[in-house]
Amino acid sequence: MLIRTKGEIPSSEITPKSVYMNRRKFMAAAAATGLAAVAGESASRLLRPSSAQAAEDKLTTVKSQYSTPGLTLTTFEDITHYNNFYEFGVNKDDPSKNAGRLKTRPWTIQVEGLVKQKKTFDIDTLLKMKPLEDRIYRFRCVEAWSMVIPWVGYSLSEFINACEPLPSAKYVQFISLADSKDELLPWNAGISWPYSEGLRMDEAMHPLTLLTFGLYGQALPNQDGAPVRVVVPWKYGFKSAKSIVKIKFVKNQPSTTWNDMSPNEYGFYSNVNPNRDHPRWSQKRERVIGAPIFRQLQPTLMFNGYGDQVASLYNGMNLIKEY
Ligand SMILES: Nc1nc2c(c(=O)[nH]1)N[C@H]1C(S)=C(S)[C@@H](COP(=O)(O)O)O[C@H]1N2
Ligand SMILES: [Mo]
Repeated sequence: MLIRTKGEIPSSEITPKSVYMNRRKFMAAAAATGLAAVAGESASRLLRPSSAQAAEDKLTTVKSQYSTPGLTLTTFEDITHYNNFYEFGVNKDDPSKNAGRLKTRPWTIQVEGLVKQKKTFDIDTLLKMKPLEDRIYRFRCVEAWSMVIPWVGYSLSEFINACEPLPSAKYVQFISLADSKDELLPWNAGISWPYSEGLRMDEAMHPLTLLTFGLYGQALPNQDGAPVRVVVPWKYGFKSAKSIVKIKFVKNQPSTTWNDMSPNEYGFYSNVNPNRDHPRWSQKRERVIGAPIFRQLQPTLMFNGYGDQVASLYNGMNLIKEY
């Protein structure tokens, strides 16, 4: 296998076309019925929750026009055991061990700031507000590893419209589960709580930005940000705040956890960009979690491969300086 310098490696190239087509059909069918979609060779590694819990957590979904075609899914096991969720530990396997203590019901999102009026949305109302879609996205962490995740949700813009922001709102801030002291672990992960992230309003309103309730056709496992998170597929993973309890519409760029912590390493925009290295490591390649050894390293794509859809949001900006 050669490491390419340009372009992606579509699964159509590494799998005979008939198998690939069938796999895609299977994935679509599996997604539509809410069953786990499994990329063939990984089936045996798939770990499912107990059947009782799975039945309870199953989500009814429709196929999305925004799904990224031709990708091989990361297994459920890897997606749920290789996590970043510092509230529950700093090692990749900590969240899967510790996030069980997070209570995801009752759960509300408070809406504040530059809105017509303050509101509070219950998670079960949000779940029913729009049809839930299956959306397969590339997911890229700033630590230079990547996954492909079949998320479930609908465009964040649908929720933002229901929030009725004022025209003066230029940014939106997301606040993660705050300070429920008995849920968090009594340690200092080096960052301060609550975890906070933000987007410019046009980024937040982009149809690819997903208000996310599940993955693999079922409710989000706690370690992946239950019961509701954001996913911004063209940005590094830390922009995708988990377990959101508050959304605030603001005039100025909000403060965000990693940008506050180390601004020269983590910019506010954090668009995936192979040409702007992290000060301590390269962003030119990414390690594909769970891939066979000869496919583990692949070139990083500008905007994580979503440039056609999102590059115009940044017209006139120098993305090396405004990283
Ligand atoms: N509240 C909160 N959200 C968070 C994080 C976190 O530590 N706390 N980590 C971020 C980072 S760095 C990444 S890569 C993704 C990881 O999501 P995943 O574990 O579902 O793959 O969540 C992001 N959202
Ligand atoms: Mo990350």
